[in-house]
Amino acid sequence: MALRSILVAPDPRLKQVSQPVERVDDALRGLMDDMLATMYAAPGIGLAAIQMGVPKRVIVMDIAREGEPPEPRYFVNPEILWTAEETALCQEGCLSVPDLYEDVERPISVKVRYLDYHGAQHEIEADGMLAVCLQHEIDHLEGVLFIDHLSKLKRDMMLRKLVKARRQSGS
Ligand code: K1U
Ligand code: ZN
Repeated sequence: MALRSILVAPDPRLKQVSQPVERVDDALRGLMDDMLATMYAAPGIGLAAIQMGVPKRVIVMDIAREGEPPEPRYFVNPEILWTAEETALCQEGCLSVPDLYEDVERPISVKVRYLDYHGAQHEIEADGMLAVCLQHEIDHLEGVLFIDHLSKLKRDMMLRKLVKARRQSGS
């Protein structure tokens, strides 16, 4: 298992559309292991492969609360089959937009089809944090960041903050 670095906006690779996975094999499981370790180390509650520069439709997630046992989840080729009409605002962050948080409006529940760590197909209906995190991570697979849901004014302000922070840290 290896920790990898996480791309930070406005890195153009984050705007790429990720490609479907053809086979869930040991190589893909190795990628998912690296993603999970990288996500826990960050720390974060979700990560899409493109955030490590790998344009494959793969997501890892663990939304267990502090003090609860870890509950790693793996989503390969996730597809949104249905979204609720009702929407809600939820504060979101992103490891590729470090230290900046904003409210984003999204459907309150979603139905998603995906393959798991072993390649078995599932369909789940998610609400709460799972629904928010799934929509946020599936957006990454389409090259969309949570700041793309905000006004241009807010987005540009956040991008300027990121560029300034990077310049100051010398990275
Ligand atoms: O970069 C990412 O896609 C991961 C992102 C997931 C997410 C968070 C909040 C709403 C929607 C999606 C994060 O994990 S940001 C960091 C974060 O939320 C967190 C970090 C440590 C403990 C608890 C939360
Ligand atoms: Zn993100």
